[in-house]
Amino acid sequence: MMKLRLSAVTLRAMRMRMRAPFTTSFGTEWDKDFILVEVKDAEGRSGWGEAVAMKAPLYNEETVGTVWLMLKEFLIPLLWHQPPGHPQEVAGLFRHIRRNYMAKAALEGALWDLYAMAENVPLYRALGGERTVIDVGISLGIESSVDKLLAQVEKYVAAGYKRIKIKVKPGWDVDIVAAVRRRFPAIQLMVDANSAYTLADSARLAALDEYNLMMIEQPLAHDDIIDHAVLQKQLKTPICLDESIHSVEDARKALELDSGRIINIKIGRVGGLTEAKAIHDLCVGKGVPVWCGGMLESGVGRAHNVAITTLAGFTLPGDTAASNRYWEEDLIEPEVTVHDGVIHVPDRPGIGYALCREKIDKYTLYSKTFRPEAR
Ligand code: OSB
Ligand code: MG
Repeated sequence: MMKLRLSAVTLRAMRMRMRAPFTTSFGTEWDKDFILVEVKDAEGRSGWGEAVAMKAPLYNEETVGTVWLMLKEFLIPLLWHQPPGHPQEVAGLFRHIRRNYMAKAALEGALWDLYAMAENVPLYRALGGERTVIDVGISLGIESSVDKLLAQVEKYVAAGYKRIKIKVKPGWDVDIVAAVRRRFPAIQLMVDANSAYTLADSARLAALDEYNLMMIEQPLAHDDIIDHAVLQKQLKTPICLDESIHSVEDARKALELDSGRIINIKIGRVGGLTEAKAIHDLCVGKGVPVWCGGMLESGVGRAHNVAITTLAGFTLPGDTAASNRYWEEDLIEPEVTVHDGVIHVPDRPGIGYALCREKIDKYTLYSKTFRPEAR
């Protein structure tokens, strides 16, 4: 097996304006701030990764600033000290550094892309993916009125999206779901609470059982798997865990407790592609369905999501929608497109989409290159 021969890592702080603001139970985002990682090898090839941490520590504890710091101070230096031969070794190299999953995932993802480029294979093939067409769902933010939400649902159902996810929070939940269900009796529908509830709200959450939802995503605390198990016993609807799962060990414990019956896998939240695949493998072994979550990624992170979704256990539509659902122009060519509710996975080496340097430069706030000798 080839050995990665790294020559440089470049970090870029990026800012891209979204086509529309996105509101969850923890706030509204207009601008998407994120970090792009480019790793270069001695042959001049590049691999790309995206850190999905948000500007503020609201979804998890990481931020754009902490990701930059962790990469600069700890993760990039580890690469120079113990150069990995294969991207599968990177998670092990980073293991003694606590948490900081999104920082680790961005660098590990860039190394996976670089490796696939060097091997001249698509990243999805390098990961063991099989599917060449993947089902797509969409995540719709909280709106200022039910009519506005219904219009959004209508638009994306008409565009062919295979399942609709609605963000909920206390006061924007049962009535909203009832209204959407009344208008769209047959669509695949689910909700995501981003931890906005506690067990004191269990009657309200149980009221959602009436609406034939595919699942209720992360109703309770971001760090909980105990109360979720209590709640799951009171619900017919499966609970899907998002924020609570950072590793294959977290997933094992949650499934043993029956804290949820579906897992949303986000590459960034679990520290990279290797761990994401391990969680997928565990779930396949237990017959637990998984799907790929999203963090409003640019084309780089989106391409990684497409690649992991090709693994056989990703049996439910994910949140990785088309580029134009988020961006006027994306960083990749071609952009990710959705037709009839599916994405056709590109059969080109690496992430399978070309990076557009001009667009990357246009949205770069500042950048810094690290080299082995600059240690
Ligand atoms: O909980 O899945 C989530 C966006 C930002 C932070 C958390 C979440 C989300 C989404 C949007 O639901 C998914 C996407 O369209 O990328
Ligand atoms: Mg979620």
